[in-house]
Amino acid sequence: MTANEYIKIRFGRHMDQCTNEEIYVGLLEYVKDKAKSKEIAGGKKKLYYISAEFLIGKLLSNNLINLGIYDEVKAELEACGKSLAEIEEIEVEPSLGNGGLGRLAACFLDSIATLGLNGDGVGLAYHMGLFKQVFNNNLQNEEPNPWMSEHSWMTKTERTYQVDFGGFNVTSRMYDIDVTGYDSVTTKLHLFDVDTVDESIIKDGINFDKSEFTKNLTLFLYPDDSDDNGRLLRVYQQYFMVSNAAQLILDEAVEKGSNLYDLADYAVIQINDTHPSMVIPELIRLLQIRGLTMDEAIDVVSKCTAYTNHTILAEALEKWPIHFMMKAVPQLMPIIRELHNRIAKKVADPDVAIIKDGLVHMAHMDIHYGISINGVAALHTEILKETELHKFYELYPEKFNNKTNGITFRRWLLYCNPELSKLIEELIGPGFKKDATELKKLEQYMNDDAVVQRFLDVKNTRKTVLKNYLAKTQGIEIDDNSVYDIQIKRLHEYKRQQMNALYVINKYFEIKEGKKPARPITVIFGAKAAPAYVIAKDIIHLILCLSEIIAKDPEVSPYLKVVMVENYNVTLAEKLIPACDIHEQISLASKEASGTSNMKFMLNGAVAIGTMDGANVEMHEFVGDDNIYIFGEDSDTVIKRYADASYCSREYYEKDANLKKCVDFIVSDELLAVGQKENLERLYNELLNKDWFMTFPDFKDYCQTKEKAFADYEDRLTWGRKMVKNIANAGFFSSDRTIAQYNADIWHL
Ligand code: GPQ
Repeated sequence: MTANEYIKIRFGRHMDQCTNEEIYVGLLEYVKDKAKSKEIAGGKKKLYYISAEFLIGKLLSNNLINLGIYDEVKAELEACGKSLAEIEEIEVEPSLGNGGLGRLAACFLDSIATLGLNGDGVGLAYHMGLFKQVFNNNLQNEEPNPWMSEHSWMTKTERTYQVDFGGFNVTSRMYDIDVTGYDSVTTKLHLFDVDTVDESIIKDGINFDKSEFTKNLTLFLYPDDSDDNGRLLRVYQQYFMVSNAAQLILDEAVEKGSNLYDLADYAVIQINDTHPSMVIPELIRLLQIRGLTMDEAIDVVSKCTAYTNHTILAEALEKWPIHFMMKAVPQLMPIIRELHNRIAKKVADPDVAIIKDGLVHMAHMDIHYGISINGVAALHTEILKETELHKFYELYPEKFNNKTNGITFRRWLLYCNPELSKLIEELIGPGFKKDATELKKLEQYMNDDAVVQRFLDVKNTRKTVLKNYLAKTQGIEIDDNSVYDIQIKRLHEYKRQQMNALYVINKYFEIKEGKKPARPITVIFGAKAAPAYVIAKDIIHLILCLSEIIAKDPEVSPYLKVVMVENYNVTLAEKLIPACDIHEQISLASKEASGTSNMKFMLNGAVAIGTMDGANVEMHEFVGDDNIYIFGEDSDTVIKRYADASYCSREYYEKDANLKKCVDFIVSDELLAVGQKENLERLYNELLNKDWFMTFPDFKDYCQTKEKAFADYEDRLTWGRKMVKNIANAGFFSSDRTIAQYNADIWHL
């Protein structure tokens, strides 16, 4: 049945008589039907990928592509005078994630289904997602971001569980979202929710009564945790997630014939960062209820779980105070104590203990009682082994392994950049869609000027698409003849958006002094700051203030434009990435575990300016010095400087007149005229007295390297060759490769 026929039956009218809303609903149901027909019975063993975040993005086009009906449906719509792009606008993007970790989980689900593996995602159905970012007076404000509606990709299931907390319990319900593989099978993302959640308790932005746990349990992803109730809520959320997951895992195993002693033959659990770590004691608890002894339960569970680490930032490695755990999940504490005691008996070193100073170290539990610990890029895994988790590595060298992150090429090439996909297909055939390493064949065209010019033409087309999109959706005007220099990622000091802002100030001064760039530069930022992360919000404030004063300055504005897109999300990324010329991957070396936008940009023919950090290191290996702009201190230097505590930002500031001038501008009259004194002064003082992520030592090299990139950009064909080299070498970064490795080394499905 065609989409048209389906819609005719559903609404009793031909497509051209339907509203866009009706067509959207019709297509949604049509796609769900098609997806269902590709569900697999599933082998004996199943992967459960548990994650607090799944940043899935809009699903209509993604599903149409994966089901192989995108062109057909698009043509049917066009024949009725309808546009798929307009219909897509009706879909609301679920904001079930924060950043790379959540988007990675979504890319992984796509690849799991595409490779035909028996694996599902498990997470929570947050009603309001993360917050929606709104700018007011150059400041970030937060609002709820509702996305659930009567017609959505979520399907209510009959599966419900009881989840017990200290002093009360709730009844959960499972909702499913189909995950369609590309020309393959359909698997599931299971999202759990509770009926008692009450959206009406949200008042004034994203504030709500944090003590009413039955009403707020699945309201928001990452509710503010700056007070005790907020922290407690996170424990409740995490336990709710894993108790549901554990009950589901055991039920499905038993349904397939497991006697529970052989659970490892039926289930493998990937713990995505430490949010799902309580699945370990919860499974042990449930197995005991089902008749196993503590010894047996621990033995069984120890064969089932694997842990992925996504950061070396100490503050992100979760440690929950025992008194929180006693209040929220008292039933788990005896088990966690037992897990702790068994290790303490074997290893006296308190640094590897599960319980220390009244805190439960979630990652330590994962490492001692799991089969695998992986980092997410080669450098990151090395740092884990040599530094951050060194003592664990000495205990369990065989458990450590690297799985360099990847991205799904369906969303990040086929869907978001059809012009580029078409050109690639014309040049090397369609094989790259199934085997990303075939992109390498593009290298044969690097010296063919006519072909290179076509890559430049595609880029120009996408730059105009972005220009029009930003004008329409955000009222932002940009010049598509300018260089697009883009930094999009969560706002964090280690990612160093503040260094990019200092570069903008540097450029502003240069232009004022008469040194005009060869071509106008558009610096684009997209980032949300965690609501309680004060300095991150101050950095957003600085960027928005810079944007305003530069736009108002007739001397500077023809040459420089600063844009901060509002509410950066997957939908915006899909527009920004294909249009980008230069992408910023400028984290302090050693701090970015991997990065994944770097891979998306590379695939879309943008050239990176970056530090030797995360997956940048591997990108550099593939493309060589000429095709990526590397600058800054390396991770060894940085790690040593932290170790000897020798860094003093003020020394750099006093020594370098240009740096001083740029930093001082943050609290200049010009900026104070459009900004808030409190925020700007706080940021200024932070940089001068702390600069914990060492922007000052890298600043000069950063500026010089950017100048080199802008100069090289003017030799258009040489630049085009850099683009082709990047695209041709992006194949390694397909999440199909990453998932194949997880399966071969850890899951064995
Ligand atoms: N990452 Cl710990 C997040 O997005 N959120 C988190 O809470 C943590 C890590 C990122 C990390 O910063 C990136 O370098 C990775 O590329 C990404 O996870 C996926 O591994």
